[in-house]
Amino acid sequence: MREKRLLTIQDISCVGQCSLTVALPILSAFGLETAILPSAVLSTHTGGFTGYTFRDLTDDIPAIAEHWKKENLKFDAFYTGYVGSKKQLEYISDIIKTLGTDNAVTVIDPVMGDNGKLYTGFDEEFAAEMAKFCSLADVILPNFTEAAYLLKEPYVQIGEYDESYVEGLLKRLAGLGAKNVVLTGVSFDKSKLGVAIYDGKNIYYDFNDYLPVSMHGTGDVFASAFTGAMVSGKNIQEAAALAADFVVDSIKATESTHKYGVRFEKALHSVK
Ligand code: PXL
Repeated sequence: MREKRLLTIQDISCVGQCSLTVALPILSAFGLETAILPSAVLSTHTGGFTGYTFRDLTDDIPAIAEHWKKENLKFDAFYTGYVGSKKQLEYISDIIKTLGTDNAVTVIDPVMGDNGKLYTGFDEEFAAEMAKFCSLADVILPNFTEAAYLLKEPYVQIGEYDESYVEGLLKRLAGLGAKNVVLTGVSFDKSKLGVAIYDGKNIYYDFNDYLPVSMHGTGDVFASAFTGAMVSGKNIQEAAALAADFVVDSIKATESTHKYGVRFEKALHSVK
């Protein structure tokens, strides 16, 4: 049997523990051959920094994809994160449709924002395109901010929703066409934070103790560990629980003065 080959598409933030600098080591730790398609190269991630550089790689993508097609390369899984432009979503859709093996798995983390706000560089038009793109996914991994923008609904923050709201939100997100939804940042009680999973039939929850910190890049750490676990054979609930535990371990390994990202490297030995 050929070993699994995965393609992850997201930016390189040269400094800042997020996107590809997080995804590659985590996916490698699962023993997966990981190919990359950088969507953009930034000097740092956009949150908490000013004056960062941004090289949009949209125009490079068609030639890269053409080369892969000529080489007859195929991928068993796709995992997309921070995408640099609307045009890229079109190119990436084509890659997913043409370069997957039979039964290839697609995980889309619709990275766009957090805490009720879009990250710099994104707008509602991009969110509408991202919503269409989500129809290609086996699993989407939005947080509450991304869920709101995908559905063109108001953002509802922790403490202001209950289980029936989350149930409705999961079902509306599934209406975008993804087979499974894993909603992150769910909390019904101040002491617990976790994920809600909807597989088209049932809803499952997985909670950890609430840690009163907000650290950058945890969404990418979660998505990378989730994808690594799922592509390695875990089911969606197992993969989500493993990824949530890994985020908690990474946060615990991070000193409070650390300015960006989490020290996932310190927890990497425990990720499987
Ligand atoms: O962690 C998400 C992310 C990824 N890539 C870039 C970002 C962010 C969040 O701010 O700025 C460039």
